[in-house]
Amino acid sequence: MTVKICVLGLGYIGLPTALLFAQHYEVVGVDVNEKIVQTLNNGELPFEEDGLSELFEKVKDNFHAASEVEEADVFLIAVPTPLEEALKIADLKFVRSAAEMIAPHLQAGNMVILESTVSPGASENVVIPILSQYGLKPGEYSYVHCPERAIPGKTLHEMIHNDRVVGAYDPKSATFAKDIYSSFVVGNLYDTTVRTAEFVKLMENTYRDVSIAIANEFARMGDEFGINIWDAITLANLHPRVNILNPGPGVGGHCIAIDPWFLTETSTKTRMVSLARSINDNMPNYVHSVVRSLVHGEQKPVITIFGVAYKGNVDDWRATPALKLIRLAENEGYTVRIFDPHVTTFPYPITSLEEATRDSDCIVLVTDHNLFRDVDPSSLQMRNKNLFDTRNILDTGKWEDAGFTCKTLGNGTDNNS
Ligand code: SAJ
Repeated sequence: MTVKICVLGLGYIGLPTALLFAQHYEVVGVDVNEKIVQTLNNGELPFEEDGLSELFEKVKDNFHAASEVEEADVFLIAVPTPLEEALKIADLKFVRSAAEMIAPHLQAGNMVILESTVSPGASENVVIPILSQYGLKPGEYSYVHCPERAIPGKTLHEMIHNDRVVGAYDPKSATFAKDIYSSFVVGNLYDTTVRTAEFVKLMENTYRDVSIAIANEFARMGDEFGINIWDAITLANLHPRVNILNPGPGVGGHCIAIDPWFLTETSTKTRMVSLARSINDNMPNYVHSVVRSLVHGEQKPVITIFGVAYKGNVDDWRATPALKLIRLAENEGYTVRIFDPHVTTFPYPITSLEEATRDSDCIVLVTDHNLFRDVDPSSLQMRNKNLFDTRNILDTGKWEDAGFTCKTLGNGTDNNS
């Protein structure tokens, strides 16, 4: 039987998934963003991802984009689930809307796959009731929650090779889903209940957030105790069962900074989860306090932010810690300039390296873009030569030879009380 798949949401997860399925099935990609639909139907890609253009070229005959849902055998929801910032609660409006778009087309024997990350219980409490509103009961159609765990920057490779969890409504759904995914997934497919799969996804990212939080706390203690925390972490990680992650200026991205809140919104047991979030969200404040000590004495400091993307070598700045750092500096009367070779659109102007550093008092490296390693410090026309590397990626010897005073987050020189 020829299977047709309708993918709703053509973002960083939905589009690569649609194109991977298009290797074996007819796929229609649906997005409410008309520009994305047009771009794809013109044979272009709305964003870059390693290997995506080659894959798109290969499957063009099996794929088309549309603004409306079409009849299909499988409907896959890969729309965003942002956080309602003020309430710290998952915003399921896009998931609800996708389910509403599918419901009138749903027929017996179809399958609905929810890939979007949701709070535990959202499938049974929100999604399935919407899908079943026209009389079709779960069981008459298959339902699975199959969360994605591919990391931006290596999406296609990880979508193919990572093991995946399939949270199935019933055994028939598990079999149907594993059959479809095995068309491109080389990794193992483990089935479980829907709610367990929802929780496993949140555990993965929450575990990472807590792991980053303890690394950040160690970094602040390194400055306090006069220890270079980077040396200490390297040594501690020599232990066969220790893996301390990298400290940084805070946690960004649309996942790690968001998903733990999907647990705190409903559970009354989330103490470490909430504490880790506050430690990571407070890192920009700590970074700013160090910057303040470095530019001490300048009445109207000018600082240069190297990188506003949420992590190295990507153009995505969602939930970037850079934004909080910029606001803190602005609220103290600093002039803030930004240099980021990857990000094109941002709420603040992004200037050239020369413009961003001219007459500046301090460069603050926030994002670990590889390109920053190639900057020649002797070419920069700074007013005061200060550098604060919050990612420990620069050769500070080179910068010190060019007359810079260098500080690395957690390197043990306590610049502030
Ligand atoms: N970060 C640190 N120190 C570290 C690692 C990361 O400060 O040692 C920071 C990064 O700079 C960034 C943030 O944390 O600001 C998140 O970066 P990330 O690379 O850890 O996470 P994402 O959001 O790019 O991808 C994560 C991945 N989840 C896990 O690794 C458990 C990915 O597998 C998920 O698919 C993705 O979230 C998602 O979409 O859920």
